[in-house]
Amino acid sequence: MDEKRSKENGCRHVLMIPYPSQGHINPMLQFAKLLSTKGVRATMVTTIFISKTMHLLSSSLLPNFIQFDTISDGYDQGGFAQASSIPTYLSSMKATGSKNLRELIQKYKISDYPIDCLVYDSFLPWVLEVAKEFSLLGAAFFTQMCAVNCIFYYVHHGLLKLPISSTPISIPGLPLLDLKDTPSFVHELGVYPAYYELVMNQFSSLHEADVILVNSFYKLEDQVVDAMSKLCPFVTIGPTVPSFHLDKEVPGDRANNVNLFQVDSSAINWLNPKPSRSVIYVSFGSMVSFSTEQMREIALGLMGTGFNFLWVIPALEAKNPPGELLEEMGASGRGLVVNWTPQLEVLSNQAVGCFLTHCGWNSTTEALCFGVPMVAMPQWTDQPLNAKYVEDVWKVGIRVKVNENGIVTREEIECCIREVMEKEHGGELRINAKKWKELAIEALSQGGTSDNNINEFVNMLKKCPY
Ligand code: UDP
Ligand code: 7WV
Repeated sequence: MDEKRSKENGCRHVLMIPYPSQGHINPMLQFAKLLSTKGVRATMVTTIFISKTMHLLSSSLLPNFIQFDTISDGYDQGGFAQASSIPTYLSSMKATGSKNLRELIQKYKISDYPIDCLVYDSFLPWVLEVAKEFSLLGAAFFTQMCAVNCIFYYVHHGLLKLPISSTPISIPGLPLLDLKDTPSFVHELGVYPAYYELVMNQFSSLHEADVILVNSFYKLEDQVVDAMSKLCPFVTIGPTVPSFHLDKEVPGDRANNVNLFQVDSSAINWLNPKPSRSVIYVSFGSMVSFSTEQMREIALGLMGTGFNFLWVIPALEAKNPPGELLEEMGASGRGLVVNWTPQLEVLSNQAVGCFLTHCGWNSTTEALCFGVPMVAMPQWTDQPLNAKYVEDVWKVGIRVKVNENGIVTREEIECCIREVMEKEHGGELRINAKKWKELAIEALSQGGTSDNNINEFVNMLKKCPY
């Protein structure tokens, strides 16, 4: 194997540089797996802190194919949490990261596997500068859906002026949008200014990238992709849900292999004996946290439904959830609260009937691919627009309403969950999701849109001069 893949035989080597968060690492790693099955050597570059603290599930990682290496973000002991502010972290990552990245490229230059291309998270446009310094190919990788990228493109280029002065907002290829449907950076101006710059800067030097890869698939957002084709050609290569669950071309590829939290598999044993579609799965991803009041409403809403539920609260100890409620939920015998689950195993478990989710893009595509109807409770960044598509475009879920105090009440949560779990509507959502799953499989299978796009990318790699 190794011999076949060495420099003399024209094997290409790509460094994959994700933004260091769970929702950005998962799709990049999956894309690395796809490249490796097509004969490209892919090395995932994480931060030193993440490489020291991540939980690596290596059983389905194709160990001969994917390597790991590191660069520093300047915070090797505590990562992002150690930084004094978001802008401090981002500029440290850029300064230390680009210096380390140059050294990494030099290291490989004198090895059997020199680098041909940097596949970089679009949140890190400074990687493209490094790629160009070394005359390497630079492939931007967007982990968010095309519609979200389209809106940021419009804002960045002054085609959509902020603040928005009139609604509904009409953008070619997108459904008409209310303010609440737009990414938070569009309707909550001044909140997280450094992240606002991060998402807008994705487009600052993008025209210099050799290709713009997006974790989505053509039929999921054909109108956006078509409308943007002249302005900013999005090359869809997703969904990056492990192959075993979709086209099965890489049968061992079943899981997300890098977890930033300790996975608690007890959830699966707990789910297994439960009746079909009787459990609510509740997760708000790796970053969202709620006020104590909102936590209480969620807990009481869940208990009010009378259904069993599995609730992920990452870093549980640190989140300060209402202790007596946790006890009550446990004592009721109906609620299991865990730190982190193997989410794909949960969503594919027969017992799960509905997914109360923040609509992070990965969770959204996973639910879509497993046919699990969603109750969408978006919080920030791209989540509101993802939720809009879930409810109104793909019709695979319903969105909770926020009251005048900014709270989603227990009654609202209970009512939405009942709608999905008990009413005919839930069945319709499930049927719709099945259709999207089939289209996802089609996109990734031989001759499908995503598969073709990936092959074209691999051909581009093969053509580049050493
Ligand atoms: N995830 C997981 N276990 C959990 C919760 C989430 O493995 O208990 C995974 C999930 O499958 C998804 C990722 O973590 O791939 C979260 O990404 P997403 O874009 O949904 O949300 P983010 O964490 O970026 O807000
Ligand atoms: C991590 C940090 C900041 C953002 C995101 C993730 C995201 O939206 O994916 Br803005």
